[in-house]
Amino acid sequence: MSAGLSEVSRIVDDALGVYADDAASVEVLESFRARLREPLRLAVAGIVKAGKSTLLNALIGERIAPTDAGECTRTITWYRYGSTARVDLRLHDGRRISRPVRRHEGRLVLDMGGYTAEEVAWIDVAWPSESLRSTVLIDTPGIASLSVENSVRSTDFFIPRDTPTAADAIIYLLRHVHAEDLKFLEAFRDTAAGESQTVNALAALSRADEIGSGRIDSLLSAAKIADRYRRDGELRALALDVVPVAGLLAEGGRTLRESEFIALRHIALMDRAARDRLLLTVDRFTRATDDTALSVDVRRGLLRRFGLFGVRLAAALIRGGATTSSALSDRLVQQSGLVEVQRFVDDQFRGRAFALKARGILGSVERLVRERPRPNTAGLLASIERLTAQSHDLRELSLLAELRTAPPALDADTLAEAERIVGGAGLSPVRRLGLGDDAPPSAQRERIDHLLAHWRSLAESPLTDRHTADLCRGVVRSVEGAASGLLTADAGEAGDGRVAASDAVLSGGPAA
Ligand SMILES: Nc1nc2c(ncn2[C@@H]2O[C@H](COP(=O)(O)OP(=O)(O)OP(=O)(O)O)[C@@H](O)[C@H]2O)c(=O)[nH]1
Ligand SMILES: [Mg+2]
Repeated sequence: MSAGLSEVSRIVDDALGVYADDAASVEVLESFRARLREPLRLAVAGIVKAGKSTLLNALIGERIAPTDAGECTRTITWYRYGSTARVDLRLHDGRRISRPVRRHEGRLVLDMGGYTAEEVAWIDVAWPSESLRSTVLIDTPGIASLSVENSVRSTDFFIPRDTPTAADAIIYLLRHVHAEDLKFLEAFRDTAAGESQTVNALAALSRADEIGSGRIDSLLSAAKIADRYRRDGELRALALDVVPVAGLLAEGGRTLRESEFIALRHIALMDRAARDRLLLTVDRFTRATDDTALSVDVRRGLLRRFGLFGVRLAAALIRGGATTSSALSDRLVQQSGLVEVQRFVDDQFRGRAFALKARGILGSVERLVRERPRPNTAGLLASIERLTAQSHDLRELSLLAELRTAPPALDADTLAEAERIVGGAGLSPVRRLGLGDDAPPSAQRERIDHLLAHWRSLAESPLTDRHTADLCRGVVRSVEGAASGLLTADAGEAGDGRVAASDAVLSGGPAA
């Protein structure tokens, strides 16, 4: 079975009954009710100037979050869907202060109206952007910033214990694998009742266009580096995947204006020698010159929006056939790596949104009970244990984390297969089975039979220790899940109108 909304809500309600006289616990528990019903909460985090706010804008598809070099994100800011724009400061003392919505060159001006960063717990931005309907995006101050308090605030956010601001999943931006980055990810990993949070984290090698000094093949170099981290770096135990991303290209692509396209086309159509001269360095690009009719201001604007790499790439894409602004926009987004980030978020985070929430909330309730013991909590702990054991969605998250951080003594291919089967490469049956997206049902069935036989025999072998056997049984259960997904899909094709199992997996999940 899957953990459903009603089961998890009942546990939260039972806990509210037990802790009714403890205002702080009541507040935290009440916040879990809201969290269960909300879309996935996805935080973007990382060191100062890693490109967090820029990537967040690219994900939203609008330039809302302030990003200019001079400003840094000082306070945790939530961006969530609202039919009208609204900005509220949420103070530590519980007050909610409404602020006027002001924009400068499109971006929000997050003016705190005299309140200090110490007083403001977070800023709550409601915004009428479609992409926020399915995800709440959370921008965070850079860690290891010059200001110690900023770092502390951000770290608190991910080691929040039971503050209402906890995220369900995180995209961690790193420019290089750097000691601070790893320390930060490790802190995040250790939060949930000592269990790994690996399953919540995607690492992104950010500002990928700057790798290899902005040469046109920079994105390829970034992809190679990401691949190396993915395979053998320490990151494997800390994040489910590592992808390269150039947020500035993604943001520029998603918010490209016609006037910018015309200026970029102008550059693309220049005589080759003159174009090469102009695009050689930032200095050349912004200098007064007779080579181009574009004003210095327009060129500076392009540089701010796309970077020199972005301008070079856009010119190459236009010459390669992207002859309208919408074609260029699509190509820039494709090149930026944003599509891979979005696909990962859909597959791994949104696809498991309810399980991720349930896991976090059940862990927090359990911790509350252990930290503030009461005489009548045995039933509560038993319910949590029962639900965790019975819910295969939750079990899969634990298995995945275990395979990543403390793998059993099985050979590398078998471990990789186990990881894929429990959903490490995507939740659809074909992904789990390690088949191509267009594999016919007969091939899927054949593979299921083979995997069931293999993993059952491993589980039952006298050479397999108890712990590993338990893991193998979990894997068998996931293969069975894929099989029932296939059967139900067959029935759906036959026209009996039943819902495909893959849609039912997160039954009760608000954000499935
Ligand atoms: N070349 C390049 N520059 C980028 C990219 N992403 C962000 N930048 C630039 O890097 C600077 C910092 O970007 P932000 O998005 O504000 O970074 P941040 O991580 O939110 O910064 P803080 O909130 O201050 O920690 C800005 O000048 C961006 O234009 C990228 O993919 N490529
Ligand atoms: Mg920022």
